[in-house]
Amino acid sequence: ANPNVAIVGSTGAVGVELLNTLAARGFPLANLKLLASARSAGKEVSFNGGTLIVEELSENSFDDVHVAFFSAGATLSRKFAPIAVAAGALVVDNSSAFRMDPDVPLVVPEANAAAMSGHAGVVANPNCVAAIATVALAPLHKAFNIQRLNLATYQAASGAGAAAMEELRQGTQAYLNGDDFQPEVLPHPYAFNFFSHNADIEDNGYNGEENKVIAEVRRIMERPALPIGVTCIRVPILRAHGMAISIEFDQPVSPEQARALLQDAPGVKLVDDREANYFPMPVDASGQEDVLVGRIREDLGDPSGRSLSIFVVGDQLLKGAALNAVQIAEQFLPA
Ligand code: 11C
Repeated sequence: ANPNVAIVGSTGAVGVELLNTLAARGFPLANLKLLASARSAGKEVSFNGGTLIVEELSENSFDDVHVAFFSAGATLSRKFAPIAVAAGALVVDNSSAFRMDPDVPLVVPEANAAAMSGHAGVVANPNCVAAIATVALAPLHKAFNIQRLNLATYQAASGAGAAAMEELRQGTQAYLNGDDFQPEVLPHPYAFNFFSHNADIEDNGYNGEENKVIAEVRRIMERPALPIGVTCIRVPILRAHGMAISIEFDQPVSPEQARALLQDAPGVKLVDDREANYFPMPVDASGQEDVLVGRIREDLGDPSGRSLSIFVVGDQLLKGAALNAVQIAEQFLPA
């Protein structure tokens, strides 16, 4: 029988894309229940040509639910995911609550689908940079031994939620009109600007987003001590994250070898046209399931000749969040 599915946080930026992705991929559903705080309860949401009414999340919400997607922040996940698991549901959690919990697999199906078999009711969906980066890195990592990574990100507004996307729209409009505009969601002017990621700076001088990327990429790639450097930047783009990645291998790997692997890799679309100077861009990645990969070339910054540079762009709300979550749940559907 098809599963009964619940979504906690269905009205947020990711929640809306969860609904779109379930519909677009024809996820087999017996029943879909939308759950939210009392504030959003009663809201009408369209789905697959019909209308669903958002219900208030409570301790009894998960009776008869087989799959529960959580996308309403770590505090709600910590409280309600164990309740959903006790009621018999598989929880796919989009928050950071359980990502480093050794009993909870952290999964990008293209990279480490096998890790899911050890789950105890919860599977964690990674940070969006970690998910998008590992789709591109997995085929290289499986063929060659990666020794070191360095990333610089170009992150979209969607990572900070629907309100940040709206602030980017309004701030841009105000800038073009010459009006004053005070940002309220993000800490700095966003239109025609970029800034260091808004997550707080931690003791090692990296911000919370950068430390998540390091920890989660290591975990997904099953390389707990992999040296990784990362700088996360927020750029005025609506919904696709970009990242320049330098990859050091333990042996020379040519751009042609990497291109051949990426050409056939699941979830990857090669966009690497040197002649036309055409490479991954947010306008092409937005709304797409595939992660775009290009600018594949030797990293001349590594005199050993063992490093490649690549540029990757992926839809933050899809592969960075909703799509990856739905793909995790699909692994549990009967064949
Ligand atoms: C951003 N990646 O772009 C963040 C948002 O780890 O789930 C998602 C934070 C996370 O700001």
